[in-house]
Amino acid sequence: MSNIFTDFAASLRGGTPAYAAFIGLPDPLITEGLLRDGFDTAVIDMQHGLHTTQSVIQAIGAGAAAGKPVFVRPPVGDFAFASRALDAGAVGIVAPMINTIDDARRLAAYTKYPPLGERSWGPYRATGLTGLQMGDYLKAANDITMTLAMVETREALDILDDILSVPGIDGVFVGPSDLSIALSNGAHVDQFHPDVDAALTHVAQRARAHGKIASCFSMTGARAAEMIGRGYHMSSIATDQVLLRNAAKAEIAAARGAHKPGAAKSY
Ligand code: 3PY
Ligand code: MG
Repeated sequence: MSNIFTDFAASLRGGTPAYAAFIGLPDPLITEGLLRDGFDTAVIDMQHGLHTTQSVIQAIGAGAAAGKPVFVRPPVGDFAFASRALDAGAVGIVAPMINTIDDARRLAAYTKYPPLGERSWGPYRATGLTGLQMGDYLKAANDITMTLAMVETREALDILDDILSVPGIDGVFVGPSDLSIALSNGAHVDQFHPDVDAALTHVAQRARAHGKIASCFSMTGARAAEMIGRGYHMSSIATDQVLLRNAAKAEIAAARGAHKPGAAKSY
């Protein structure tokens, strides 16, 4: 059995770059629409987004309707929900604030079957989406799902190699906003700060050295492409709300500008 849900992890590991939508709005049509419009995958955000258990399950289905697998970001420390999201068919987990080796080991334990972890059996939706029979899913699951530890604090950066060495951790996902707050000791939030920039380069290099997946959040498409150029396998781009509000602001400004005497036409 081979399809986008069984093959996406291999494609990412094999070097096909992926751009992810970052989805906080709980209506499944947002996920389906953005995936149909060209994103390769999405991160369904339960940490800061408005998602609930029900809407995460619907968003995974909406991804499937668009023919794309999606990741889920559970709330901080909610490893039990990480297991449930995989059972519900998420292709991977983006786990926030993995700051200690214990965090990384617990994350791996909840998301990987033995011998890597202790994930409990019940992938009823995941078998449906992948088309794998139960025994085949058990054999494949640890490879076809991705457990990504978010690196977004000084503590995580300090033990990056140890996190990357934990069996069952498939890679890392850098959160540049939290990282900027941590590195400045709360002085600012600035994804483009030179300290964050240097850390982003370092994390990509270390993940690659460990043969693991490097991924990150970027605020713009141009920045995401730059991150792929620096060795990242995957970058998300903005958020659904940012994309919507930017488009709204641009269009309303163009409309209002058109009423001003002598204003240039926008098209
Ligand atoms: C961060 O930048 O801190 C993130 O978690 C990205 O959403
Ligand atoms: Mg964060």
